[in-house]
Amino acid sequence: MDNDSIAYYDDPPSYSTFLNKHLLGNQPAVIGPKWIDHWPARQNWIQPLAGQGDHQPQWQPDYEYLRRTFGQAKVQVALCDEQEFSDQKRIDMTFDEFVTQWQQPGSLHYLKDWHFAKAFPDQVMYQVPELFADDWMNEYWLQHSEDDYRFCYMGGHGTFTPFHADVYRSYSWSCNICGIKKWTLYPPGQEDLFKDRLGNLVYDVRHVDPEQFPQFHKARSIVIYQRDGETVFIPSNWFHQVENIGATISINHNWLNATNIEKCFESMCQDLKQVECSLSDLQETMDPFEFVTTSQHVLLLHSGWNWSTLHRLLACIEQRLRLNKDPCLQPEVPWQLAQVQSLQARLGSFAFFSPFVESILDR
Ligand SMILES: O=C(O)CCC(=O)C(=O)O
Ligand SMILES: [Fe+2]
Repeated sequence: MDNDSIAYYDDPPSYSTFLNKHLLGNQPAVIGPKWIDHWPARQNWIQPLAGQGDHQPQWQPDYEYLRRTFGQAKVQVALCDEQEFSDQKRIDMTFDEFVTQWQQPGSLHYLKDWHFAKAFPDQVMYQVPELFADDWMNEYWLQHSEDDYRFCYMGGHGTFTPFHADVYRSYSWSCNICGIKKWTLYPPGQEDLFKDRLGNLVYDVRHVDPEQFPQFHKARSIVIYQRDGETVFIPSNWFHQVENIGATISINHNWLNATNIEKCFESMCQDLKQVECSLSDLQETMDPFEFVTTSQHVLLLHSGWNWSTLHRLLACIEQRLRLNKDPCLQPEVPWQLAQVQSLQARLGSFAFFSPFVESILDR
């Protein structure tokens, strides 16, 4: 299957269409290049590429502009030809050193997960598109930590991101500044086909060992080619792999809100089950509260959040919703509050939820 089965909008859809079909419907979308043409990143970071066919990028990075502007920044670069455990090996360098690598023919250095907006808060190179502005994840993490989920990706032809589902099973959006991205998307519900007997996940969908992953060939996938200037919306729980065609730059955010927070919570519950299983040998040596506390600490290390994180996130959002401050395009507030309260009730139903959260908040 290819692009045909995915909704394509030359002009962005109305919020109510996006809400119903894509957020609540959990379906991908592609939006045409006019939407982000005014971004400084689209104006300043790239140059036209003359004489390219339709299936080739029409723009290329302005390497010297980028080097002059961001050269001193410290970045982490993935080496796409070196697998390390379930991901690519990463090395540290300056942005200037990265650009030198990037310009080498055949280079598989991929600058990824660069917290660009955090690194250059004074250089506003893009604005979050209004359909994606209702983002509880960056709202909470930016207020309560040093972390965020706002990224920039830059890499040459053949660089790629291995097969995965996104952090917390959140949504992502990705805007291509230049180059083409080939997305291979797997609709949810096929997860059992993706793992081997030990629970290892397929790494690269182009090279799957049929003995190790005997079921993978049954998986149904959809391919999207995201061209220069186009935006892609990736719903929750859709596994995917991304390959770059030509030199590619993209901005992407992970995000969640009332429409997918339940899916994110379910993924936390599944991760917690796995953690509890891996700690089961220790369970007899601990009292029940100690076991819950240990499991929650391991969950935080393994998945990046736990009950206490979610509890705080919900409290922060509930407070903002009640004040109705900074309204952006979003579902009706009473409906959002009902989602918040339903998750709060589910969290509260865990026998050790309150003492665990109190013990954390007391610190
Ligand atoms: O562009 C890439 O290489 C990966 C992007 C991605 O996985 C995402 O936006 O969810
Ligand atoms: Fe992703």
